[in-house]
Amino acid sequence: MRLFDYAGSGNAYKVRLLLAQLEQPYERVHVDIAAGASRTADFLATKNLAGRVPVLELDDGTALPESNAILWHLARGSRFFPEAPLDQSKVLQWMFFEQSEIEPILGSARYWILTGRDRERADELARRIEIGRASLAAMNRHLESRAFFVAERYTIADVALYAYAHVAGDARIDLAAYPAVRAWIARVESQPRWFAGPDAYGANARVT
Ligand SMILES: N[C@@H](CCC(=O)N[C@@H](CS)C(=O)NCC(=O)O)C(=O)O
Repeated sequence: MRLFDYAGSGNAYKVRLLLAQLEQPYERVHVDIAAGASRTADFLATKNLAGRVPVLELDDGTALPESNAILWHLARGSRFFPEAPLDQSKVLQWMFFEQSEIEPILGSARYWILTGRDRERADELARRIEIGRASLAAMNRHLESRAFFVAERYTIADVALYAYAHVAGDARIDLAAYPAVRAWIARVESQPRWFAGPDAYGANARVT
């Protein structure tokens, strides 16, 4: 298996975290997205028509993009994937929530701020931070009476949500306002083979 990856990407970090926790060997292929390497004709044709990482290339050559689809594919049948059909639907519920209310909100705000793109879109940044606060508040309410998002155990729903929620500070949101989210982050970080991420963006991602 090969993972087309970028160290600063929370979406790619999700996949690396699960692969480590599954103890699955794989080859990591660095794609310099800041230099446009995910937008070449070859990458678009053979890896991801949307021009983004992560992409997991399976041993038969199939390319699977979309971080949460990759988590789902890798986790099926493992302890990170609940057995009950309704719990599986709840995992999907939170992964869709992550892709609509967390990743394009906190992920984009973090990217703009850390790479100097915030100055040119102050109004849109403020709007996303506002939505990000509401999303974290919803997560906090859910976690006030639970240790994890689904089935009272650590699943790929937690992996997906953790990737950008725990770096909300990079998006100028203080997690002190969300104590149940903070306690959950500590529980995620105490899971076996957890490691810190995502990394900083490469220097060439910055605008001056
Ligand atoms: N929904 C996708 C989003 C992927 C995404 O936005 N990837 C970013 C890095 S976090 C990327 O590759 N950007 C490069 C580009 O758009 O050219 C997922 O969850 O995998």
